[in-house]
Amino acid sequence: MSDTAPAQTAPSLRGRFIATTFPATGSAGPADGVALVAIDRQDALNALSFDLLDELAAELERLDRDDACRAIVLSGAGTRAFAAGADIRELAEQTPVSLTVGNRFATWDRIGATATPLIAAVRGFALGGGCELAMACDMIVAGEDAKFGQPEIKLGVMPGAGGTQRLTRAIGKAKAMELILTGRTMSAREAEAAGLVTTVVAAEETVAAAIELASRIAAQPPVAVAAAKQAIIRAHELSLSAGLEFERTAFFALFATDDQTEGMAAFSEKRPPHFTGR
Ligand code: CO8
Repeated sequence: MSDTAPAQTAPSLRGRFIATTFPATGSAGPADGVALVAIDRQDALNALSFDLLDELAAELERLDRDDACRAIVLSGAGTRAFAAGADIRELAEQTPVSLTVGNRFATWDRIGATATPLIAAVRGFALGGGCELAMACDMIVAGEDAKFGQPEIKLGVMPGAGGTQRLTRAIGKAKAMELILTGRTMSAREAEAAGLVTTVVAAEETVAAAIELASRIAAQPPVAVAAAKQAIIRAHELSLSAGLEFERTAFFALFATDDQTEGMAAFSEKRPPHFTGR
């Protein structure tokens, strides 16, 4: 990144289930502005207990508050799984009342509200809640060994943290119906062909490739990145006319930023831009 990179202020942290490295280590050394957040519960294939999800949401919010963090890579520790779903043993004890009163699914809204660009680096299983978590990210970089699916139907239930909505929006009704109603898994290559995945790489290169992609985003002017991310999210949520209106308003607003002045001046002067994030 340029010499305009902000000071790194968010420290690396290791909690009970979540480990953050900031800045992440890329193939060429520290990746300025990029945090690597790893789900680390390998004895249960990184299954997403309620407490784990709370810790993850709190960590994403902490990084979101830090201007020095420009992009986040979310991975599963180890090689076997991004996350093999919600914690089935914990879910087995639930009732409609406990799920409603406990309000633990609110955590998913907090994760989905992450403003910083968020890239899932998926190796191995991304099943059920694990697939839903990957889809709650902005992009998915998949290793050749990744397996995606919504197998909840085989447990007598259905996706409950966005699977029916996000998978359908990502790959269309015909394929989403077949996957969710049969519970079968799909390979990384099938997921890429279906439009779920941004890119597929060799399994052992998954995290490095996601960090490299995050680095390229972290080098862009952050106000414009944040606005573009919000506009793209709205493409799934608004009518075309409302989405176009949001886009135009955001575009006009960016002309109040120093980075717009600098980016266009640098183009005219045939030099690299010097973005300040203002
Ligand atoms: N929950 C709890 N423990 C799990 C989970 C899970 N989802 N997945 C794996 N584990 C545990 C196993 O019980 C096992 O533990 P132990 O050694 O103590 O018996 C350990 O991880 C290793 O797993 P396996 O021995 O089963 O490994 P295999 O290689 O034989 O099989 C599989 C791997 C195919 C991934 C298999 O573990 C499996 O089918 N797992 C369950 C997948 C699944 O059904 N996921 C969907 C869960 S339901 C869901 O996600 C609903 C989401 C709703 C919203 C989220 C709310 C929080």
